[in-house]
Amino acid sequence: MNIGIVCYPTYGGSGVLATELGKGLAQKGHKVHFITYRQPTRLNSFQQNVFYHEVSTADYPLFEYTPYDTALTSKLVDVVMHAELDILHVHYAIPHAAVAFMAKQILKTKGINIPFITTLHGTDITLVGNHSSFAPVVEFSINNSDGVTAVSDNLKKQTLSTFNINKEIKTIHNFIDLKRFQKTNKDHFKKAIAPDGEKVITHVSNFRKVKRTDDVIRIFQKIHQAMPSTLLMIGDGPERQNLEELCRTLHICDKVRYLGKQDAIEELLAVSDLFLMPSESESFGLAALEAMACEVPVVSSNAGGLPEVNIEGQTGYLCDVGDVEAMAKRSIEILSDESRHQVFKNNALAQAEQFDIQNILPIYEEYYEEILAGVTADS
Ligand code: GMT
Repeated sequence: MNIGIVCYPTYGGSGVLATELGKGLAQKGHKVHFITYRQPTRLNSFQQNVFYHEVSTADYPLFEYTPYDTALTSKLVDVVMHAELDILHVHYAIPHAAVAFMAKQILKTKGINIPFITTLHGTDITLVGNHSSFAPVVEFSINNSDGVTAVSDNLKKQTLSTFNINKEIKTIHNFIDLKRFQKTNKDHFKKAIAPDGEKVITHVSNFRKVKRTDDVIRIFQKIHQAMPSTLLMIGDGPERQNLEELCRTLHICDKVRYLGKQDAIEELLAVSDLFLMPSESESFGLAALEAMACEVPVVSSNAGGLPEVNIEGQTGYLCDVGDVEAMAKRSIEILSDESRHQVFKNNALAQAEQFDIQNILPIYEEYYEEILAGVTADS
């Protein structure tokens, strides 16, 4: 198949998932065209069958806001026509689903009937999509997509309860490449990070409010009071400054390391003992899955789709949003008993294996075939 993938290129779950999906499909022989405004973070080396089309916008003094949607629509029309795409797969509804709808209408006037699939990732429904300035467009573009997927059953449920949806939504969970994300021996690295055998606690996100990164710091402070430990904060974002101030107030600055946006996350996860994800809202929790694949148990909130990934009492624990006390207590429970810790590590890996890319990719391929067949029958 000749597949166009539209996504955000930034350090966020939807862009990561879209890029890994495209790379996986290309490895299976499909031709994959990424269409976005910047090279996606995880599209960082040459790969056979992968093409990249950058959307450029024209500046004009009249524009206070550059009309990216229009530029992306024009680029989609161009790529669909000239690269002869069979299908478009857009990740994150805003604005991608509406843009794909518009491109489809333009292409119809040129005799091309291109189907498009929208994958809902989370905040495009829960936090941003339901805002009055976006909601009617999100609802319309979901209902007018040829296919719609959500990354968890919970997100599907939330979409159906938030909007008036007349379209079947298929859950296709996030996936993981277990060849890349696996526990490797990084003892030298662990010695550098935790020279006195401290426990290594890790958090990865884009440090937005929804991630409740201040809870991460407060949970860690309690763990640190109970045992020697160090916290790795991976990623970056708007909450960073507040977090540093909180660390100063709690006098734990020397125990918290801000590592920024890292590429080789699996190497840091390989030296981690526990992963924290106290999010306010989380449709799936791809970062938690990456940790679990590296045999790192997870203490998380029970928000959104997290219970579909992190299994209570097996791969980690799920606590109410904001319950820092409970999350710290559960973390200490796991970390203070070697044999229990080992059981959680094994369970985490076993659970991650359920989401192996090898199992999920064929589901996307079959779904593409199904949508293509429907569109061909209609035309
Ligand atoms: O919020 C983020 O971290 C980024 C966000 C996105 O849409 O880019 O991630 C969402 O998509 C991921 C991949 O499907 C999911 O694993 C995350 O749970 C989801 N984030 C939220 O729902 C907050």
